[in-house]
Amino acid sequence: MKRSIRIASVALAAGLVLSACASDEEATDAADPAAPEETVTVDPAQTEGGLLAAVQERGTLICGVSQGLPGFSIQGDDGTYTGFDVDYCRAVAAAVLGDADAVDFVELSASARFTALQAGEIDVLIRNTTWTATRDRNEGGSFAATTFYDGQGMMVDTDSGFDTIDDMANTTICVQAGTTTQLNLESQFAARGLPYTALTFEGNDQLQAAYFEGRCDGWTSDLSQLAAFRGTWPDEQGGAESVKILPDVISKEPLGPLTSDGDSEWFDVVQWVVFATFQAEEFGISSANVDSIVASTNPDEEPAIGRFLGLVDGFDPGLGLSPDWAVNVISQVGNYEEIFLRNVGPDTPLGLSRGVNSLWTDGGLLYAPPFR
Ligand SMILES: N[C@@H](CCC(=O)N[C@@H](CS)C(=O)NCC(=O)O)C(=O)O
Repeated sequence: MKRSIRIASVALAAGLVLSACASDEEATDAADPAAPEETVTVDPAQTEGGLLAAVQERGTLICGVSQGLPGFSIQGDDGTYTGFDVDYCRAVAAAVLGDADAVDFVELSASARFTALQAGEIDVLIRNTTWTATRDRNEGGSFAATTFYDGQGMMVDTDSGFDTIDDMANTTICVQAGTTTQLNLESQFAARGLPYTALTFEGNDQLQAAYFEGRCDGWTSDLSQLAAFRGTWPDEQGGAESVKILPDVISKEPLGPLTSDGDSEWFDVVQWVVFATFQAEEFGISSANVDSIVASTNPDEEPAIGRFLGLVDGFDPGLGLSPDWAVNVISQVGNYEEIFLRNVGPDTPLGLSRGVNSLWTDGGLLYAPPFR
């Protein structure tokens, strides 16, 4: 293997924690018990209700996103944020404030995201975050419907000789701290009996730099993220063809927005915004045709579409939003298909196909309950 830096396995066996840059990365002995994710104690009395009114009064949504993840949330040179997660922030703002641009984005590391949510520094966390039991309960998060069904994979050099994770005994694997990725790496390599060294980082920039320096035999992450980094692999580092993603999928990573426990009114708003993007695709309503469909729909003849678009007098599910909230989401951000295709679809550097992220009517997992 052509790696320039090797962590001495004898030191690791002694349980030493090595750190080339103590503040943002560390190498850990794979035999160490998994470091638990940070746990936050939630006092529901302190978080009871009120975020919907607070956001409406403030006039902007404060949305927690990643620190830079192509396809999901990335800030352009002009300061504008784009991406799949960013679009869901904008969709919530469109529904609640009638303005998809009324969003303040707060970039959060994986390790900082749950404490930021619990501390009320953000209204909603939309940061490629996997729904797990621990996060749902111990970390005080309420997960809305999954927007992207992902799984964890491994990226390696094309000429590494690795064809599957089972070939990767005695390697150094680079991974981001505070993630399910780190936990799955530990449990999967242990279950397969593969000795390895984990090199952990707080951010992708440091991780990718380490990979470029030849310090990682593998980079493990959500498959969407590996596709994003592979798709934008710099030419001076050999371009996308110089790295490959192994066929193994070692976990389930359902990604979606989450709010803080204790505010079911706010949670329901975020939840139904997600459903609205699914339902719009199911109805064939997009940003391109929503205005004409609003103008041409007779709610007596098409009551389901009428209710969805807020055209049925007297129908109000009680979300605390204006009747045309779903119209605002669709016209300003788009339906699920539009959000997927523009950010992560086949014509983007990620080049992802819909797969399980298809509507249930197409054999996928996306399903909105009835708007009635
Ligand atoms: N879905 C996993 C992984 C999420 C995660 O933070 N992945 C990293 C690795 S690519 C990331 O998004 N980094 C972007 C950043 O640090 O801003 C989780 O919820 O724990």
